[in-house]
Amino acid sequence: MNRTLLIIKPDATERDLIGHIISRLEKARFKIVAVKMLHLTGQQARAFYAVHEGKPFLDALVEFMTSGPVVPMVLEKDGAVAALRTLVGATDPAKAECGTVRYEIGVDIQKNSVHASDSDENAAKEIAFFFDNVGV
Ligand code: FUP
Repeated sequence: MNRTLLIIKPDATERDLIGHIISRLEKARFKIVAVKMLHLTGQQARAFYAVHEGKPFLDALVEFMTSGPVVPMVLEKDGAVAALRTLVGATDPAKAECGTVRYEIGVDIQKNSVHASDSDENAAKEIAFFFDNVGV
């Protein structure tokens, strides 16, 4: 079993899509290991997206990620990172495959409803960012 991190982003919490997303995850046989809801500060959002420091979209992304509550969760499944990236779809909902979460509910490349870790290494870092005592 492997673990990964998913975040339900503010555009989805705002539209009351938390239950819908969790239902899709459970139907895809992910086990929810930990979950919580919080409102990120600007400093936290910037730290989370530190790899994008210097990119033109970072300020707007931080503003969006702090605009409402987010729901980070740790998910478990064989090959969790790749399986979740497949279920979530491409970053830009307009380019996401039919049937993926972002195709279904994403608004645009920024308001794309969910974040999913892109490697086992980043999953470990991102899980530790939100949760104490929950390993990969
Ligand atoms: P992903 O791994 O699919 O979340 O995508 P990236 O790591 O490439 O991007 C991280 C976040 O930056 C995306 F979720 C949305 C945001 N982003 C923008 O807002 N504008 C862009 O042009 C590209 C990414």
